[in-house]
Amino acid sequence: MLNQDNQAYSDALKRLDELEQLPTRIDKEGSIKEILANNGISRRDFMKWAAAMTATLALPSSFVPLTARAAELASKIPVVWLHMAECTGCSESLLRSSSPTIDSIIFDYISLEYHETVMAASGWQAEENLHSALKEHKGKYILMVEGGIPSGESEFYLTIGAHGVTGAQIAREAAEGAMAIFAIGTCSSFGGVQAADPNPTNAMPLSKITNKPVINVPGCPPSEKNIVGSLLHFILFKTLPALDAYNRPTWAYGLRIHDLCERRGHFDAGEFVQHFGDEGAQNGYCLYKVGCKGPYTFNNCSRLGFNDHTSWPVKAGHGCIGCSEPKFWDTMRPFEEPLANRLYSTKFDGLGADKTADTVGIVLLSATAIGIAAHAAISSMVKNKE
Ligand code: FSX
Ligand code: SF4
Ligand code: F3S
Repeated sequence: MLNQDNQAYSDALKRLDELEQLPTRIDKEGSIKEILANNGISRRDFMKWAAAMTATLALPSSFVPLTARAAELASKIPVVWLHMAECTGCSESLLRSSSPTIDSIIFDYISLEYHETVMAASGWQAEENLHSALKEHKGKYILMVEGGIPSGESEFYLTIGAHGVTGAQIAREAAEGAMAIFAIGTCSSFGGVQAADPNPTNAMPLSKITNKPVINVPGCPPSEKNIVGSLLHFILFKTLPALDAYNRPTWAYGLRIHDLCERRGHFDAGEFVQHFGDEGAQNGYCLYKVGCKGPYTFNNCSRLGFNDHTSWPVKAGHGCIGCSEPKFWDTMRPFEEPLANRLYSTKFDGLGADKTADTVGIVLLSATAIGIAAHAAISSMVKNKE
């Protein structure tokens, strides 16, 4: 191992030893080992999962036992999950699968102190639970927030609970006492669908509601791996992961969909689906001409897939719509037509990017867009002649 990896390894080991000493916060149906076994998942399957998760987190293979241990210790850290304005798809991405995945079992196993979709309490009792969780675990909980947050004069478009408290007030208060904060999904990371033009509720990303650092885990919804991986990374290191200009972890959002796509060979060969359902579609050709925005989108969908790795949008036959990018509802439309050489701006409210980096980003992506459109046009012409 490199020295740097050595240091990271011993830091993570120390951290896991410390966590081991903490009391287990929940009293569910046994240890994680028993829960996995009850769901028909062998130790061997679990270690294979740990190896895949370690690779996903861009850690060396020597970390596999540590990743497994981090998952086993996941119940030691309290997690508060808030819902703002959204469709609950982020939670569903994790919780809805035909059979429980290891990711969903681990999510179930964490010490989830508050999550409106899965908790039994409602009304006054739910509000009470939230307040006592924030008080009891002050400074020690992880906050995960799903949804955009109406703000300013429109703040009261989102009120939650019997006291009519606004989403912004709840998010602010919960962020105050959190040890780490994750914006789960594009709505919480960048405003999402409710912030699309004309943004009638003045919906904002979580990072605009609090002054504390927010790690963005976008996607509409993000994959279960990116959600659980974010948790495990924090359990292992208790520090911010390497982030890109939009505060997204680079282990998940460091590469473009287009660079990881299984249809990329067809793009390079100039083989395109011209219309949905045509012969090209049946042959699995590239979806650029029917609107795929993979060339402008940073995410790891093709590597990890959704629903326990069964599929992802491009595999299912529709182009990527750019759902992990800021303002994608406005900038990536029309979803079933190419952007071609239309100028595509990555600028998003100066979020996380200094002016120079932001400007460089715009120029690079514009050049990429023009190059891609030109390639698609020329390679198709050549193909047609053949
Ligand atoms: Fe829905 Fe989550 Fe999209 Fe938003 O996901 S899947 S609208 S990102 O906040 O619930
Ligand atoms: Fe894949 Fe879309 Fe790129 Fe084609 S344009 S190779 S379908 S990501
Ligand atoms: Fe979203 Fe594109 Fe992945 S639409 S789910 S980033 S393939």
